[in-house]
This record gives sequence, C-alpha cells and structure tokens, in this order.
Amino acid sequence: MTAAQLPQESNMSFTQKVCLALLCCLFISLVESNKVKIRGLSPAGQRSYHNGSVLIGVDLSTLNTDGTTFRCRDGSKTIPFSQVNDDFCDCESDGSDEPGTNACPNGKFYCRNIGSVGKTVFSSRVGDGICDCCDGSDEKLNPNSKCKNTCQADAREANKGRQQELDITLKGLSIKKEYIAKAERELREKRASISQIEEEVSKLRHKREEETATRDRLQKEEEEARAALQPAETVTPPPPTPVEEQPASDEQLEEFAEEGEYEEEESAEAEYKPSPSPPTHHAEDERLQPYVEATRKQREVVGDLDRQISEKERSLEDIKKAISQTYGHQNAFYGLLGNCYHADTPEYTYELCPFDKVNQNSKRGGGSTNLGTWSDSDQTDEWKSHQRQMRYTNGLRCWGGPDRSAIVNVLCGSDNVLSNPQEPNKCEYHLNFHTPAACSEEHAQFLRMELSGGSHEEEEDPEAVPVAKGWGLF
Ligand code: MAN
Repeated sequence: MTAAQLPQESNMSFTQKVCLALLCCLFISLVESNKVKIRGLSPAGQRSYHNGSVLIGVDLSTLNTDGTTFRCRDGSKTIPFSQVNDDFCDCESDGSDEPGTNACPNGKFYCRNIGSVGKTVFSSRVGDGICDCCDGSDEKLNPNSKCKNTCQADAREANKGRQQELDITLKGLSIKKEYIAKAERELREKRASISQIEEEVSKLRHKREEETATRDRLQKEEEEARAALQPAETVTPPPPTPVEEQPASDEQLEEFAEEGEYEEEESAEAEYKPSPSPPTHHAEDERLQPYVEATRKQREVVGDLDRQISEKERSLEDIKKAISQTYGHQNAFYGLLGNCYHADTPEYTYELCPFDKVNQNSKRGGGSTNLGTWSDSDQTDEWKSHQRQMRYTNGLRCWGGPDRSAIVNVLCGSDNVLSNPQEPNKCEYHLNFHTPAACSEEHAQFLRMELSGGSHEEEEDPEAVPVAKGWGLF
C-alpha cells in the first residue's frame, strides 16, 4: 500500500485506524528483528549479519530485509532464518549458520565474556562439557554443565597482571630515557672523534716513515759490519767503526776496553800480524752486538708505531661501523652495544651480544658455537619498524643442516634479561630478550586504558536488542 493509496485521515474509520497502527507495529518489529543477537557471533559478526556494516568476505545481503531468510556467509545457500543455530549444519562449506552450536565442524563460536575479554573458540568445543568461555556461554545449553560466570574474577586477576605490566613498563620507560640521552651524547662524540683520530693516524704514519728509514740505515750498517767481520776467520778484524747515531757504541767500546780486546785490535791496526788463534764466534758476536742492539731497538720503535696505528685504525673502523648502524627509534638500543647477556639450559649457556652475535657455550667443555651474527641487512620489518625481533644469521653450519641462526624476540622489561632459549627446529634458535629499550609509551597508554576498563570489544553491542528466542539466540 502506497501513501497515495492510504485513505485520507479525515475519512478513516476506527477499524481502518486500528489496522494502520497494527501495520506500523508489524513493520517496526520486522526492523527490530534485524537486530536479534545471534548466539556465538562476535559484535563484528552481529553487525555483519544484522545491519549490513562491512565485514570482509560477507555478502551484505545475507539477511533479507524481512528478516525471514539467511544466506550462508559464502553465498552458497539461502535458508529460512529459523534454521540459524538450530543445531543442524546447513552451510556446510563455511559453517556460518551455526555459530552458536557445534553442528558445523568448521564453525566458530564467539564468547562475549562481558566484563572480561571476548574470544573465539571452535564450534566443536560448544557443549563438550569443558568451560572454554568465562561467561559459560559455550556450555549454556548443556544441561550437565557446571560452568559459572567467572568473567569478573578473571578480569580482576587480569587487571592485577596488567598493573604489574604497567609498573614494569613505566620503570623501563624511565631507564629508556637515560638510554636515549646516552646514545645521543655518545654517538655525537663518536662522530666528532673521527677527524681527530684520522689526524692522529696520519701523524703516526709520518713518524713511522721516519723511524723506518732510521731502522733501514741501522740494518744496513749492521750488515756492513757483519761483512767486515767476515775475514776475521783468517785475519784479525779491525774494530767496528762506531756510527754517530749508534746509541750503544760507546758502552760497547768501554766493554771492549775492559776486556782488553780493543787494545789488541788497535795494535792489530798498527801492524798486521796473523792472529795466533782466530777469534771465536763469541768474540765476533760481541763486536757486532752494538749494531744488532741498535737495529733491534729501532725495530721495536717501528713495531710499536705499527701497533699504535693499527689500534687507532681498528677503533676508527669500530666507530664508523657503530655510527652507521641503526639502534631502533631514537637509538634507544645503542646502550646495549658492547654488552652480552646470558641464559642457561642444563646443557648450554646462551649468550646474546646485541648487534654483534649469539653464541651457544657448552657446559661440558664442548666450546662455543656461533649461532649467528648481526647484519643490518638481514633484519626484517619486525626490527626495522617495530624493534620487536632481531635476527642473527650465518652461524656455524649445522651437521647435515642449514647454517645456524637465531631469532631474538625483543620485549619490554625493567632490566636487560635474556631468557627462554629454545631450538624449535634443528639449528634454529629462539630466545627472549627483555630490555627497557623496548618499552613504549603507547603500550603504557594501552594498559592504562585497559585498567580503566576502556577497550572491551566484547561489551554489549548497543545496536542490538537482545531477544530471547529459544535455542541459539540470546
Ligand atoms: C650441537 C648443538 C645443538 C644442535 C646440534 C646439531 O649439539 O649446537 O643445538 O642441535 O649441534 O648437530
């Protein structure tokens, strides 16, 4: 009946008016029937079944406007609405007509758990005598069920846990602030130190060149002296000519004088006489000694400079590597660099040195096995964007398997603690690492909100009018 066909109000009889009112009531109740709550459906699911709001994969025309038929979620069948939750699986392909019973093996049941946290369980768990939902809804229709509503108590318990988590997060956050400040300061200092160290290296290199030249000269003098001593096996050799820069020569000459050798050689210089007996190797060594000693000392000077240069170059390399790496948002993880953390199992001590390596150290003297090393390029988005997971790769090759590798789950904590080492697959290791660096203000905010009871998806859907209509309906 259209508006144009309706009798004019002034001409309507009492019976016509009653009929019109009844029609209106019927229309309103049909509209309301679209808000009937279907047992076992999540709030999002309720909306998708009832008022056409968007849920991926759901045909919005699943429910006819008159509310009398139901179309399976995958559109495979249309059934009378009375067959929803009637304990018979009509939508065999997706189980969508039986969210509140266990009739469809592939169905899912949503526990609303008002006051606690809503959850979805497999429909096969519905009515199986086990209380899966804290509100007891999965066993509500089981006459033998003794499930009580424990949602409030659960929520109180959960809140205790949340409060503890919040306390840890807040403590972690205040330590993280210090980490960030330290990272900023130290990275700035590191950047600034590069040019200074480079200059020091260049000065040392210059000095090394000079000292190397001296060493080469002394070496040559030593060789000449050695050559000059060669005929000493047949004739008495001349005394070694002391070199001006030769530091040990004076002392050595004194030594010769004390031993009377110098005089002997002087006389040999004046008048050649075959030596009654050729000098021993020992005597020859002693004459070479000043040269040998001078060269040795100079070699030490050069060696010492070499050491200083490579030390400085190594530290330059370390600094350059350190500043080129990423240490998470605001470099909060930078402070972990250079430290190692340990976790025990009966057989091994696992060791994590962040941004460096993971090791497995045998407790039975089997040595240390590298489980992977850090490389920026091996990190996934889990590290790059969220700092939730570190990957250490290319560890020691597993016997008949892959290279060892380790995944470190990074969690918020008030201290730096490595825990729970596992080897879920051969030579693939998982560890948990709690650190203040992983604490986030967003998570603290989330916990505060949860504690104030602010975000329970499972709370009553304000759009739905709970109507008890027997089996399967709230
Ligand atoms: C060692 C350890 C183990 C690993 C085996 C593989 O015993 O590294 O973790 O599973 O080698 O052979």
